[in-house]
Amino acid sequence: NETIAVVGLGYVGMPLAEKVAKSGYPLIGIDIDEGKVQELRSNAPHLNREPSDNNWAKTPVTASSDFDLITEVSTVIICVPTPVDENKWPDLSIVEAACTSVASRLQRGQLVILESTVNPGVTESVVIPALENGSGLIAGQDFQVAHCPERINPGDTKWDVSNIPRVVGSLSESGLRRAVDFYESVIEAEIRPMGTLKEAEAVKIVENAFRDINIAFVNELALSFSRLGIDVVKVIEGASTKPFAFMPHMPGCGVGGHCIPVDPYYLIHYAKANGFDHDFLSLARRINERMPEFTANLVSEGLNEIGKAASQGTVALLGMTYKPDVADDRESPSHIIQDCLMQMGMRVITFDPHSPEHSSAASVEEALDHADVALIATAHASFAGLRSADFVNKGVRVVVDGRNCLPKDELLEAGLIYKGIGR
Ligand code: SAJ
Repeated sequence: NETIAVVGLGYVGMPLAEKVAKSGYPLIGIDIDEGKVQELRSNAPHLNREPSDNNWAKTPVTASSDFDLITEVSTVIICVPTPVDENKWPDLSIVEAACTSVASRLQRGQLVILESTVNPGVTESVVIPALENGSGLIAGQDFQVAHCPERINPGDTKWDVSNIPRVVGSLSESGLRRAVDFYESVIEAEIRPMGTLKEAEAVKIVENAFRDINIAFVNELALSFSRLGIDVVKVIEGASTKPFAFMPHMPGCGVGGHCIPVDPYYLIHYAKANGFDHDFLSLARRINERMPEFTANLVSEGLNEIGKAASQGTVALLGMTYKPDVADDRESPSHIIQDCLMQMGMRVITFDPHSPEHSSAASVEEALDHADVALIATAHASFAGLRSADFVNKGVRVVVDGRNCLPKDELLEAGLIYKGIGR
């Protein structure tokens, strides 16, 4: 008799909504974007449970932009974006708007779960006040609140919403029990109850800040080793032979996406507001944010090595999204690199097979036509497959490998100038 509402049908909410329905819960998927509503509506026929005893258990799936439907459900799960603004400050306006829309429909006995990534304290300082003020109900008594940070990894075919372990925190024991029971009925992986809401909020921030500092570590090594004539990739691969206590990360032209470059700022600002400076996290962010400019300078150096000033150079910028074979360009370093190259006076031709809207060329071949320099900014499979002939035959003289994804020795043997990130 539990009906579930999922508010926000993006890269987090949509897979969750589908998994909820496949688990047999009547589902109401809500989004302000009619396109997302239609997407769920068209997926609905496939969301029925596996046939059992030769009869399909038809699970009702409703997709709508009407928040009034929330009055009919037992649990509301909020999966909306939590970006940062241009000053890297957390932008909680979308979470707040979603909570306000839920609040005016909130019913006694309901459980509200926030999956959006937020810094510790946000559920208590933003989500609960919005829900209480808009409903006149009291959290922990009239309704329950929990936080279960999302862990979707876009493009990952191995780990998805059905098998990624989760952590859950709540305002009350009964809220925690309800949330854990719900997720255990939907997800085939460990559901770890946390002691408080803040602990659950901190888990997600910590796991992503952990990734950011590790990337910053190898990026700093790349900056250092490029002066020492040491191939940092070979060193990391060598260190990876150690079967314990080493976790390889790779240097690159920058850190993009809606998680890794964003989440640390949530903790940095929250801690600063409470009197503590995360110098280490801030330094890691500064190192990672320096990589796009470092990469643009490699392009400029390459042009100089073929006797051209930056302003005389043409660059094929290959890859505009933030991650291989993913169409998402949010916080992508490619945009910063493009700006740097244009500020240096270069002519920049862009191509990304996953992002036509950010491509000025229609193909790699077209982008490489008349280019002096080819810059790989995203290691899409189609780019990693490029070989020296692809460049030499187009008259390209310099290859800047922003993701260290090309065969350096083969390109050098073909007479190309190769510049990797730390190799
Ligand atoms: N990157 C590097 N070097 C690395 C790894 C990544 O420069 O060694 C860059 C990527 O090129 C990209 C950015 O960092 O621009 C982020 O890459 P990512 O692989 O971390 O991709 P995301 O942003 O999709 O991160 C997600 C996160 N998942 C969640 O937040 C639920 C993160 O926690 C995961 O660790 C990550 O996927 C993953 O492992 O793939």
